Amino acid sequence: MNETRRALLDELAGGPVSGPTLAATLDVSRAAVWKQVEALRTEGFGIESTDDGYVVTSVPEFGASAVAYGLDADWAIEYHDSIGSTNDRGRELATAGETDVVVLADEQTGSRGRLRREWTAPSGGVWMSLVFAPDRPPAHAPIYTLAAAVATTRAAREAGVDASIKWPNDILVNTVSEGTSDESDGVIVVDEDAPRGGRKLAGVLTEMEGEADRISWMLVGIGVNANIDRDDLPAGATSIRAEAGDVERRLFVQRLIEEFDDLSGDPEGVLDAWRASADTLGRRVRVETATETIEGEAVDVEFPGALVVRTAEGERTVHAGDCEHLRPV
Ligand code: BT5
Repeated sequence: MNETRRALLDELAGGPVSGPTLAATLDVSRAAVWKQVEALRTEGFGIESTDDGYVVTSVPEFGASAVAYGLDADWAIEYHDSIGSTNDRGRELATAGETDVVVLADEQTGSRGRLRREWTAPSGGVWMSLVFAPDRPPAHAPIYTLAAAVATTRAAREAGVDASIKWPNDILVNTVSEGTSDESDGVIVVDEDAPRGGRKLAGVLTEMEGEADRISWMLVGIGVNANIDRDDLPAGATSIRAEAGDVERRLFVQRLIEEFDDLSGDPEGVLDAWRASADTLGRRVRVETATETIEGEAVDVEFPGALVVRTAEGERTVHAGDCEHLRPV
């Protein structure tokens, strides 16, 4: 999206604004303003010309301009109806020196999770990659995965979904599963298909390139099952649609970007936010690392994102791995 379009969307989001004022503010001709307004109408915006100036009357459901309109964070948006993987596209942009860009797609045809696992990404989801270049050492990279998980959880909660984080990067919806019951309102709900710990709503895949002391670029890929039927997702997954009904994706993505922008500006503050959004602390867990399996109680998280597990042999600090929530003994 070009700079004029972004600036125009910012001005329009502020209320009615006249053509001549826009031309002066954006430092372009009135004809150029008119052309951009027409382009937005073609994208699906309702824009009326009133005595007070241009007024936006409706915004398309999704797309680059739809997300940029009213976005309170300084990120450019690139949108694709369908793409292989937003992380692959993000990598292209990052290596070309672009930064503070969000690649967004309605559908992905070749997306992946960690360790090149398959990631299902049909139309209706929120598939996005944030490209940025924090002035930090590579060792701090995990904190941005945690920040993305917190931002996603907060946006999901605002959409009415009871989401929480499983260390390090899964966003789950707790289901009352076999063997436990919720009798608070006299009803016992059993979701027998749900994996222990809950159904997966979203995941985060972080990639980066760095020199010895500084990150060159980072890519935080976030996949959220938004307006998708459960049947179109792998077993054990859930969606915003299944939990709370459809969400306005442009508003959801705006919240997510704004939260991430805030959190990533204060990496040291992320841990407290993570503790408040996570479901892992205080639970019995089994963590599979590349070399071993660690079992015990998850007691804390340490900068830049390590899990502290109290085992029979003492406390262990785990930097990476797959974590499973176990039933309490
Ligand atoms: C993740 O990996 O959870 C990271 C997922 C990141 C996806 C985003 S979408 C935008 C960006 N572009 C990409 O290409 N990727 C990122 P992991 O923890 O390894 O979990 C992967 C596992 O989750 C798979 O093996 C499946 O079991 C399960 N899975 C696959 N698709 C899913 C879905 N849509 N919802 C829930 N679970 C899924």
